[in-house]
Amino acid sequence: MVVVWSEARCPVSHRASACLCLGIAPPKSISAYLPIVPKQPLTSIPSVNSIVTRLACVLTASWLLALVQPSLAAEGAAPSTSENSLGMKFVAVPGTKVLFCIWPTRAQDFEAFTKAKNIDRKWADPALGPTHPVVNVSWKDAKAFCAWLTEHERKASKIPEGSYYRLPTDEEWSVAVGIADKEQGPTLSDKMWSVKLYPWGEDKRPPRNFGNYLAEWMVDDFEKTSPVGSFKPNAFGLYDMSGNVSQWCEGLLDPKADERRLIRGCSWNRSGYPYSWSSYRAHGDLDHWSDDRGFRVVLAKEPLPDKP
Ligand SMILES: [Ca+2]
Repeated sequence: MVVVWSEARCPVSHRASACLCLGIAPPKSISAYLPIVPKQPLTSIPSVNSIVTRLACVLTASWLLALVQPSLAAEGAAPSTSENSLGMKFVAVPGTKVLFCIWPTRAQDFEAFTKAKNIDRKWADPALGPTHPVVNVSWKDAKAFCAWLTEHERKASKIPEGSYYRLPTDEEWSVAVGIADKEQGPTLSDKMWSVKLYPWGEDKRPPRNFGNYLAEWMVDDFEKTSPVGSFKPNAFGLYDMSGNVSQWCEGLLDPKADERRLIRGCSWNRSGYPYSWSSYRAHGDLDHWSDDRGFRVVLAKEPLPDKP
């Protein structure tokens, strides 16, 4: 079973209740839940594992579609979202057991946290607006935000008992950018080099207004960060999974470097080969921050795996 709150609380025979428990509104098109399948040469023969993984994703999508089918809306529309008390919007990503925030955590979201905790630290670039992604935050800052948000939303009865916010795992990120069934190898480094695809295709440069990348590329009009949601979302309804800010994740890129945490995605300041590959990984020290790195949260129920 793939979706977090379905089994115990939401029997399939009670579809409306299931949707409420999932915390999501129904999707509007099954195509929005299918994995992104990059172009392949005609001579490329998918592996058995690849076929099985794709089939599992399609079955998951079918199951989810069946769950919410009574409220299906117009074909081709974006997936519907749920919203927490800060106005952060979440969407289901089939193939994961979490709900993804559709955009990176905004400056205004993080400010709610710093005000509530009376934290006086210069984390924001004064030139940025409230709907820009928060930057200059460390992995520890991101995790502290998640802990506070969990407590805040539980008190407001906005999330089911036992649910909590955290950062995406490496595997969840790969599913959310549509490459989980393509990556191969025992290590994250192996996986990174096994899929050399940009989210826009095989060209080295993205088309105009695909996202927020290096200013010198002139594909967008933003010198630094851009407000979240400024560009088109991916197939799952997620914004800024490429460009704008790179994002902290759970887990380690190098198991021997336990003081460094995984980072996925490229940014306005770091784009190109290989930074813009959907499979690109980096890592940073627990306390390090920069003006091109933020974070995205997911809403989970199951405990974090031992090796996320
Ligand atoms: Ca730019």
